[in-house]
Amino acid sequence: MTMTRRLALAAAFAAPLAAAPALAQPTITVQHALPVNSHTGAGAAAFKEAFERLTGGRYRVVTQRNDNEREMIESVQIGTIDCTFTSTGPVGNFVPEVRIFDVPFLFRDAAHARGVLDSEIGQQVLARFQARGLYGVIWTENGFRHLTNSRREVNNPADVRGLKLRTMENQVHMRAFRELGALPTPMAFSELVPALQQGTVDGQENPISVILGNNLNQVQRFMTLTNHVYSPSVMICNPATVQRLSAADRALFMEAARAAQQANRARVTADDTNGVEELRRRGMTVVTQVDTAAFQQALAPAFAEWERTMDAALLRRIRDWR
Ligand code: EAX
Repeated sequence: MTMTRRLALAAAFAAPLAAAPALAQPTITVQHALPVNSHTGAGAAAFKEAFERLTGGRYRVVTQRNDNEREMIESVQIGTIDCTFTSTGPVGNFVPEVRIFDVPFLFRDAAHARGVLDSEIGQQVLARFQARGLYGVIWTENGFRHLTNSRREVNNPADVRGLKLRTMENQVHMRAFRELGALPTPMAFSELVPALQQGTVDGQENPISVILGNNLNQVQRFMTLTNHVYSPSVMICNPATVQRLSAADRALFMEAARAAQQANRARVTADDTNGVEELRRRGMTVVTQVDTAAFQQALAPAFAEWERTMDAALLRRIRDWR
């Protein structure tokens, strides 16, 4: 890249002016899960639009879809792509400090989650990415997760017993579902629809935005608005990609990242507002009245374990955040 740029710069000086910009234009490749027309696609598209515009076209941003989030993070780490927008699903396997945000029923609502992630608490966790060869740019979101399945209406924690559920490759989520008596089966999102079609698993859990955007209603009949965990997402880049930018361009890069965050969150809010009605229209049975306290109660042993294995003071700070 450095060599290519040096050659490109040399060529730019030698060539007629009109040919120069195309030669000198570095490309930033950004991958995200899910369709272009989704909350993750909206974030990536907003980043591309903003960064290309703010830099007057000196950079080109290429966005690509990849439904295997672990693979995207590995690609960013080794530098075959520059950045990813990924849910925190597999991120804790790279940066363990992130797992604290994956604890069920930690955040009261979107404002609480967004507030904590944008505060110094979120910044401190982003700073931990560096030690793992990653650059944590900004928190975006996937939204509050809900349970769907093809077997039965889930009204209380006992109804979850025995369900084979696809989870993300996330230790915290798996621990929670084991506690509820489900059989958690971790896999990448790219494997989910075939697994549901073939009956390898009975159900899964995801935010409304994901269920809607991927037509999971075609393979799942029942949904319960469990709101059992907030699912953050995060823009992660290869450290060299960010270091290569001048200080001025880095500020524009951050401005573009904030535009991505805004577009992404706005789309999640819109999907959460309209989604239940739409999923019912598509034929899903949706349980909206949920005894949240009963689910929290059923998770008590898991909560006790996380108090021991995670930073208990930080958990308290996050819960008490106003
Ligand atoms: O990033 O894997 C998942 O269930 C994620 O929520 C989804 O791919 C969005």
